[in-house]
Amino acid sequence: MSARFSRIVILTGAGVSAESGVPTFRASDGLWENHRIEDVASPEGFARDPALVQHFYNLRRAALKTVQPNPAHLAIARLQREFDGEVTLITQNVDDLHERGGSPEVLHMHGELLSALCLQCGQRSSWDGGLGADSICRKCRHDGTLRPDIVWFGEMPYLQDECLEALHRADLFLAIGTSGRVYPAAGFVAIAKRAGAHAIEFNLEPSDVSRDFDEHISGPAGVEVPKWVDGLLKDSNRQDPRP
Ligand code: BV8
Repeated sequence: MSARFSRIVILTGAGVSAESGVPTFRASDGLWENHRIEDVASPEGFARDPALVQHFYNLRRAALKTVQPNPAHLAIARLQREFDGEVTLITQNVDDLHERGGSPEVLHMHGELLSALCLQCGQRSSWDGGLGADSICRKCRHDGTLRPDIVWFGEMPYLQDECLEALHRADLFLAIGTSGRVYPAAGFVAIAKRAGAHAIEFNLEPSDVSRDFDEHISGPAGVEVPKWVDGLLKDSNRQDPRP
């Protein structure tokens, strides 16, 4: 157990996957394939042009096969495995890099590229190919009812009870690679602070909620997160040398 902390909550955003080659939203100035993200990442956008939105997510799902976890993903997974206390990992990302980096549990509050949601029966099923009007739900056998299992703007994020339960207990909150622009995720630091947690922000630049953090560690997550995790685990082992 670290001298100071026993219940850590980590929130990651697109910046944790940037060094793996996954483009961030901010770097694209909110544009994606020349579309405003809010236009394609919304139920209205899907209703307006389902083929465009399916294509947008099919491209991103296919791109997962071309990227690998980076040292930040590996360090977070190591912390989850080796820290002698609780570690809750919440991600806004829809890629599978935390899982492939070895994280045993990941709370995907905005859904996952490798999952499809059936509008007919509500079934969420793993899906690693393309989605389209001819895709058939494995549960209800309807076609044309599958959409990306992604939380779009205006939709209720997943796993909010689990996120809030962890935030209310946290004594340490880490935000890694997130601009703090999208709620409710951007409000998590304030909840953790109200619970008495110490808050550290890992980013290349200040986020929209930097003022809520006690510490700022500037630099690429792939460099700074492994360094920080090494330090914490060494500190924990010093305090509590294993027999
Ligand atoms: C909801 C899936 C109700 C899609 C996403 C006004 C005020 C408050 C809220 C609202 C408001 N108006 C509208 C809202 C609600 C809205 C919202 O917040 N809008 C914003 C634009 C104001 N939110 C919603 O609609 C949410 N639902 O509110 O429902 C509700 C609320 C509470 C409880 C119940 C119900 C749903 C939002 C989910 C939208 N879906 N993702 C997809 O992926 O295609 S959002 C998407 O954008 C991401 O998931 C993420 O959340 C967000 C982008 O943020 P980041 O991940 O931080 O990425 P970004 O590119 O912005 O930043 C990258 C950062 O990394 C930068 O800071 C950069 O410096 C840093 N970085 C880059 N490289 C590195 C690095 N850092 C370290 N190392 C590096 N190498």
